[in-house]
Amino acid sequence: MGNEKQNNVNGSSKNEQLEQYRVDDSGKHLTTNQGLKVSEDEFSLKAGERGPTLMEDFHFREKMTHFDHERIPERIVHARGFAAHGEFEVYDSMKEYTKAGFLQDPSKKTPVFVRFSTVAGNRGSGETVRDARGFATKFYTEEGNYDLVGNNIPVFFIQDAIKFPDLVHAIKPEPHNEMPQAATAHDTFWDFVANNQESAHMVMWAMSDRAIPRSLRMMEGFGVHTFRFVNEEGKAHFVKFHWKPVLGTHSLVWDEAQKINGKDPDFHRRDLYESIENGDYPEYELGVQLIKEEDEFNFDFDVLDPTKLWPEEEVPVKIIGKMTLNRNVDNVFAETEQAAFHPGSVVPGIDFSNDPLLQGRLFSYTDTQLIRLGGPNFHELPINRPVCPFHNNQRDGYGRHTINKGQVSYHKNSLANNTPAPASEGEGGYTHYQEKMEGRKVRARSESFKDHFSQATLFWNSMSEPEKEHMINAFSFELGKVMSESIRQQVVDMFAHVNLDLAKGFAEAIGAKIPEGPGSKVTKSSPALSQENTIKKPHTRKVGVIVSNQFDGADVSAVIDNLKEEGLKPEIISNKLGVLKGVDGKELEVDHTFLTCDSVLFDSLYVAGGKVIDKKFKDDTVYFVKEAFAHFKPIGATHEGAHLLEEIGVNNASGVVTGEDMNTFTSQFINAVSAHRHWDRELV
Ligand code: HDD
Repeated sequence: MGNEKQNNVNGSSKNEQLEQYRVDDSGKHLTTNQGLKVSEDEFSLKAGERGPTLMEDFHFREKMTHFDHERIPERIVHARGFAAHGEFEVYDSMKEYTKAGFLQDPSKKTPVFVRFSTVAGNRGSGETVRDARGFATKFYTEEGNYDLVGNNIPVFFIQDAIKFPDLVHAIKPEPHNEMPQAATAHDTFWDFVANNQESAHMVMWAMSDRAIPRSLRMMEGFGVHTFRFVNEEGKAHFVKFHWKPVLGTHSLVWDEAQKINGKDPDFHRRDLYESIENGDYPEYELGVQLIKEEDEFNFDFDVLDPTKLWPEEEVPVKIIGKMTLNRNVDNVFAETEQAAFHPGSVVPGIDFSNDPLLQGRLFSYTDTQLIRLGGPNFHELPINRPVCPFHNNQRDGYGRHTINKGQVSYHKNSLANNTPAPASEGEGGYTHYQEKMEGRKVRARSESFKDHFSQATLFWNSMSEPEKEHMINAFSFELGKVMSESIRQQVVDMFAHVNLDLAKGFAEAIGAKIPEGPGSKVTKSSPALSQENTIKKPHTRKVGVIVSNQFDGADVSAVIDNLKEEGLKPEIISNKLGVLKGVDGKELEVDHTFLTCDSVLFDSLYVAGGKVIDKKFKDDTVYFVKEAFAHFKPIGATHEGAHLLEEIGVNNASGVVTGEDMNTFTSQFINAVSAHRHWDRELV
């Protein structure tokens, strides 16, 4: 369907292609799917007003049949997802390392589609659960679609794809009662962990703040596996891919994350959707770590082992380009739900490694689309179509759109002069990297994959004190929900190999036997792994501004305007919707009431107050402030608000800013917001 027209790929080429499929029903007459205009859509055809419905009512039958078939199976993992369109540009040509066309020319923009997801929960589950996040990117390049199907955690639970069904069965709700939804805090998950100790490293990440991101715009992405870059001369490098968010990597706190799931189960998608609608386009830089093939064995990890990362201090991340997400989808089902990703969708210049997890994934993704999208033609769905032409001898199957002309659908042939014809490498034909292989056919794991704990310890060593504390709390929470005493003890004993302080820390909380050893001798750390060292910026941070009537008009409005100018997002909270009046007649439109929002939905609070504050208003404000304070959030206050903070006794704490000079107050408050959270704060 018009794909020949699309071989001039640019940032908008996917959008132009999708335009051919968009339909706007507004202002049109209602018709059946056959195009017949319908005169009535409320009453079925009956034998008399009070009689039975007639079989001949084709309009009723068509409408009801379509409805009855509207649902498709959700993804077996990563069911809950949200996506956006955007574009990618490379900073400098990567010719030295790869011939991939979209990584050559800095003036070229490649359209992308990114779907973020949680892993364990179903399509309707909460979004701020403790879980890895999927970060799947489809690059619509002129050489075909390239899918980078990653997560926000750089390592994985298992080393071999044959264990994936076991892992997923263990994580998902338990089969006898379908509980718990979207949570790892249950017996089967931890039983799997203790009995499959290769999971140790990823479990450390999953128990860290990385598993509760503040925003999809503020988390890293990783291709996880080692891939290969191959250049024009056929020379290959091992490569790992990283997405680095321009706003830095930031997380929620666990108590807050759990509350958000009740207050706004759509928290992450709302944040992404609104940011794009507001023109605050999420940006991520693409980084690569490169290892020469001849250096394959020069590290204390096996480059093929997906439970290992390459410490950035040993193998630096080279930043090579930027992705900007700038357009929301028009229809979530048509685009987000029907998007089909596949780590095996590669372009010339990008190839695989023998990572046994990756190798298994190369089978699984097409297989799953066949059941989920109902047949082999899912590549024809608008969201999945490449923007370059595609030709082959595949025919027929459910839902075929393409009308292939001619009598020939096989190769080799003479009737059509052997077209479509394979392309030579010079003509852009994909050739697989000619890695020399030899070995025996074995079901085995390499000896070099057997160190399960060193990098788990490296991760622990790299955390700041607050991050370590959060991890001990996370283990204590998760295992506190495990019913089996034996599993609790097995996990303590397992993590005693990672770090003794950690294992002792949570053993105590869950009433397990405190381990005496063995501990770990690993002292190495990688500062890049700590979120303490991330980028800190105030941009797009949500500030809940608590205001009442008779507020100090000029001052409060000046603060709000200043915050907006600096890219923050102040939203007015009061006891009822409508317009608030300042003492000088200045007006503010209320965005939320205490009832319709909550402190957990904001990054910070600014308590401005006003002269008209009754007991209920004060109680609600105190509740908001105490909760935000307990979540280590920056809090600002002026005028009556400052007195209130004094009354609560939080006015002198870290990250709490009060002041009478509005300029000084605003700049100090913005600094406090940039810090994200104030971990050094004592709880009230
Ligand atoms: Fe997977 C979906 C990421 C291991 C089998 N996976 C899926 C998605 C992401 C990942 C982001 C959602 C894509 C979307 O938004 O549609 N998966 C990963 C990562 C892995 C990983 C980073 C380890 C490094 N996955 C993995 C293994 C297998 C699968 C080992 C099986 C052998 N994954 C699937 C799947 C899914 C999937 C069952 C479900 C829906 C889909 O593919 O399209 O085939």
